Amino acid sequence: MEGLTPASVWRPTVIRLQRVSSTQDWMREWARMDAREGLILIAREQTAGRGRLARSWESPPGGLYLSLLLRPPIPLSRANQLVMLVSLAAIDACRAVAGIAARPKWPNDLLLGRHKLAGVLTELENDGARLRYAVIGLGLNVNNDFGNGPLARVATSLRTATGRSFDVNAVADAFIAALGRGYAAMRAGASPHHAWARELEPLGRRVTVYRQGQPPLSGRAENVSPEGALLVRDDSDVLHNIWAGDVVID
Ligand code: BT5
Repeated sequence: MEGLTPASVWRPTVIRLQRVSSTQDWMREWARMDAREGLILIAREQTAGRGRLARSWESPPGGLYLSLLLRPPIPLSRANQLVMLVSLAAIDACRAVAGIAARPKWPNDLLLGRHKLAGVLTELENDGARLRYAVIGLGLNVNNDFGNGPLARVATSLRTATGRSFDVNAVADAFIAALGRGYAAMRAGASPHHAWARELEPLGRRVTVYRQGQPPLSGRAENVSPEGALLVRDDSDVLHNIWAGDVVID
């Protein structure tokens, strides 16, 4: 990435708190106060964890809930690559700590089989076309037990998948180390796009895409652009670039 000086080498600073509303809210406040990039907040639990579009993120003790601040000198058009970066680092951490191969799902999930293991939330601040900072949240189900609750059908955790419990801090440390490697590679000019797209759900499948304020779109998920748009070909052979939405695999 252009414009980075050696002084901006990745130096994570980790703050751990017991219980917060949402780690995103705290980090956004710190970002506004000019906190430096690499600041990471990990909470043991959240009382108002959130996903996209004001959806809630179930955050009891036992999961990993973190937000991190990045200030990469990239155009806003490349901001989705930060979701790719964070997803890949979370996949690395799951492999390193639990020996589990999670896969990314467009636009911001990690899956184990068909179940959601983790979600990534990006909140951006920009100066025109330039990104000022990104506050990126990761919620990763480590020892969470969804029991017979409402999420049992759609969610999973490292413990549910393996029958073993894991040290949440060890998962966090593995994530932060992997993120540092990925971010250094991105700074050196590499894009996380290929690694992320390689195993991305739902490429190659028939899907229905739900977008706010628009009718559902059915078609085949053909590809994903380097900037993160999902390319869906509908049944009339029209190719759509989808920037935001929810995908259901038919
Ligand atoms: C996401 O949103 O997947 C992004 C989640 C980001 C959460 C992290 S935790 C740390 C940081 N601080 C925050 O406040 N947030 C971030 P989305 O794609 O909109 O998915 C939300 C949906 O996932 C919900 O509507 C539920 O259906 C489902 N869900 C909620 N909690 C879940 C959980 N623990 N595991 C799996 N799925 C869950």
